[in-house]
Amino acid sequence: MLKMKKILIILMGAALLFSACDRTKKRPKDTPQASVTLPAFDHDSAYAFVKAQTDFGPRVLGTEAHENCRVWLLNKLREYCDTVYNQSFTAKTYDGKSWPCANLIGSFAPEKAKRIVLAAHWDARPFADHDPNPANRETPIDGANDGASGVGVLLEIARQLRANQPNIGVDIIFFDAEDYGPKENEDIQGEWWGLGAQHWAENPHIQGYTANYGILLDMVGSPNAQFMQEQFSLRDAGDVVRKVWSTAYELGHGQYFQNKPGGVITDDHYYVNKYASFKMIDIIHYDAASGTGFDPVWHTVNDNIQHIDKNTLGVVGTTLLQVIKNE
Ligand code: AHN
Ligand code: ZN
Repeated sequence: MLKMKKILIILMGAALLFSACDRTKKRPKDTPQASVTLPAFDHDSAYAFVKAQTDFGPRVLGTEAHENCRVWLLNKLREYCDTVYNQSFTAKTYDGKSWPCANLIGSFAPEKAKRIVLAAHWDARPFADHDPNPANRETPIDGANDGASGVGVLLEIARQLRANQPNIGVDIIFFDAEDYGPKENEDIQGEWWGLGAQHWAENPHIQGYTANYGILLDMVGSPNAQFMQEQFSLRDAGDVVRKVWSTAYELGHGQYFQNKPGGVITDDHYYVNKYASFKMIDIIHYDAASGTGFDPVWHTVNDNIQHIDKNTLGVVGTTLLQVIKNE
């Protein structure tokens, strides 16, 4: 009887080993099978949230589109989150002008000590200074990818978290006034990008606010986007970069989240890392071959809804939901 049991155990072990080997063999290098249950992320819903923002027109500081979109975003956050903040401030831009601005914050489980920040910028660039056609270079852009894509993904995450409360606290922050930096042909020194993030990092919405870490999304909607590992992110929060990239890999998204260093990008996360009490990484499309380092439509009038791919929004959203679930 004992012998039989032993043989059975050995046989079962061999079978397990065989099936394990088999699975490893069949798996192509960059596209492993999803071994975890996928949390829901509806890329059609995320896409609709991107489109709703671009439908306001360019959300440029001082415009009606900017103000209308602020109200809409605030109401969406109120619909999904436990607590919502509108942090008003005045942005002084490099051209000597001042603008009424607002960082928008939606919190889940504000009482929890363990928490993460998910962020994106909601303003749009006032001029298409990288447009190939000189006649377009003073035209405001829709910023479907540059701004609205990250916000759209985060609104869909908020909608999902409302239905399925996370174990940790989550603060969603929509930074204003990221994209009013000097034009390409202007040689102007100073910290003129990420004005909303600079304001928030130096004056968080709650005194003494902290988080375990943060994740910024910027330009997460291009077809076949490539997210290389941005270098300030690697320097300041390499462990978070590895956690997010390995989660994406496990979900089969290794073609998007490439295990390679990318650019050195002064985005909103740079100011959070400089002034706040926790570190943030940037998930940002990087294209070394494009000349600018970004997508070919970056800061052109073609950064519009036609250029947004639902699949990319889905890859990023699904990965973020899994990161939250794993905490
Ligand atoms: C520059 O590197 C000039 N800007 C990166 C931040 C940015 C602009 N993200 C979107 N637009
Ligand atoms: Zn931009």
